[in-house]
Amino acid sequence: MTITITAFERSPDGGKGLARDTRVRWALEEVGQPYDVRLVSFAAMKAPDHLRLHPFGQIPTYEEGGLALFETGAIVLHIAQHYPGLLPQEDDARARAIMWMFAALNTVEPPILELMTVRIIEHDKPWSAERLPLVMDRIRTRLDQLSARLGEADWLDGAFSAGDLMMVSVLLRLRMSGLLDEYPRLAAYVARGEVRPAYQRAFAAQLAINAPPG
Ligand code: GTB
Repeated sequence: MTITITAFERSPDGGKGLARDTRVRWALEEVGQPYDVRLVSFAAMKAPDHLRLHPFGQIPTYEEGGLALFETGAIVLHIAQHYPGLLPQEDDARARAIMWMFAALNTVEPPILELMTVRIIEHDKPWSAERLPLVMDRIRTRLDQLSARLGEADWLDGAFSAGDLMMVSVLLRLRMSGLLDEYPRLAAYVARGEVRPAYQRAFAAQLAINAPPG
């Protein structure tokens, strides 16, 4: 059955791979499933055809036969549950890998999103400069804890899993901030994710669409 995802017609990040379709592409590459991409403009994202697929008017979405999904976490979990390669077979290990997916999205990513908000959306507010160090410290708290848990291991719980895919994807959003450089173990963890051939293919595919011309 053909899998079709949606992505930005042109991502605002110019091909840095930060838009969430990269996470879905990465998961599909890890499990070796081919996929089509339907590119959508910001206007098309808010139009009825797309809103039927995604009530919040965003990307990515995922269609496969009669199934239509939105929310990156749900999409990656679906891929991981239906195709081998991203979740352990053993029940408890599988539950822990899913736990790490939720930890990435619900515990680690929120303060990172706050950093994007304060730097981009609120940068001209009078209180923005005061808020920035508070947000940075909230991120550092999570990175301290995550780094302590990872320790010297390659991945969060045994073999690479959808939990690592999601955590690496979330941490990648910090690259420009310099914060990752304060955590050599986490920087190495992210680098291990990025050199995976599946990530490389996913990154190249989004870059081919989003790289600025010339
Ligand atoms: N919770 C949803 C999910 O996980 O799928 C969030 C989806 C989401 O935020 N989608 C964004 C979107 O469609 C794109 S990924 N935005 C358009 C809109 O809301 O109108 C977030 C994103 C966007 C841009 C960059 N960037 O340029 O660096 C990075 C990440």
